[in-house]
Amino acid sequence: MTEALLHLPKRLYRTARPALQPQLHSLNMIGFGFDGTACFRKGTAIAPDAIRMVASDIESYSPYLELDLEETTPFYDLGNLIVGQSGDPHQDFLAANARFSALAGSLDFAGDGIKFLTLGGEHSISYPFITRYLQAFPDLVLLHLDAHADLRDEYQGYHYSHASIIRRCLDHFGPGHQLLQFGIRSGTKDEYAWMREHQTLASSLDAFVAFIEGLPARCPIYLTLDLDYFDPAFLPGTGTPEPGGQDFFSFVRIVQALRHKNMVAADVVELSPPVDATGNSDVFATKVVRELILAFHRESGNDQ
Ligand SMILES: [Mn+2]
Repeated sequence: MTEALLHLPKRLYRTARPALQPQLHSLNMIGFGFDGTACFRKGTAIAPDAIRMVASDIESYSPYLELDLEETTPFYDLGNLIVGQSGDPHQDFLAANARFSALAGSLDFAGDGIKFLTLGGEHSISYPFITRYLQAFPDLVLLHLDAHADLRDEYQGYHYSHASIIRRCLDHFGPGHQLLQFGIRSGTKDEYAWMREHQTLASSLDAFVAFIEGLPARCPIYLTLDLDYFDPAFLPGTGTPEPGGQDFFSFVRIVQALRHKNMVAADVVELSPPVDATGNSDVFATKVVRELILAFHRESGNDQ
């Protein structure tokens, strides 16, 4: 008997079609509600379903991209990757990663146009996705929006911590891969020295957007968005908030630039619904997700 890899949430994302496996030449939404290494405040495990719930109640039209989810290319909701609760977070993380590997199987992510939009979970959940895309695209550009550099080699004794996620991905970087970060405002002296040396931190929103605009149209882009990129005044519902963050309109400028580029995958992580009892953070995050889905849309052909 084959082990189950996914479970269906109570509600799928509004306007998404259900699917039990990744669909070719399409955008595939998947939840990965793992929060085992979160160090400060947990709660991200229920974020994928919280986003799906809110999605039913917000407008499907984006005035920023002038696109409507009801009218754009169909996308698919695979439900949530099964995450165990063995009491050993490292084992649960590895087991969930293995489920993603089984789901992705031998699919040719580049040739078959397999696009994923992953809803976390904490930031460590990006690891199996980013590494798979690095493997598939030798010229992948990784865009990292976050309050934190996430470049520690380990955190609290754990190498796959959400504070080490970008470092773990860099282990898989080839000569053609690029990393550009923006929004970072917290890290160790060593992390800042590394970012300066490798020039991975954009100096301003203008510089970040100009970098995207300067990429060749076919260049494959993966966007990893930790929601603590936004200021906690706007989005308090994250585990490790940092003052001095960005606003929603900065993100609008970024998706407006991405809209005309070749985004192959994205993830949205670190929403923690229990931290913000007003529910406003869930709504904010869901609007961010809507913009991202629409930024994948392509007018011509079936490719999203
Ligand atoms: Mn962060």
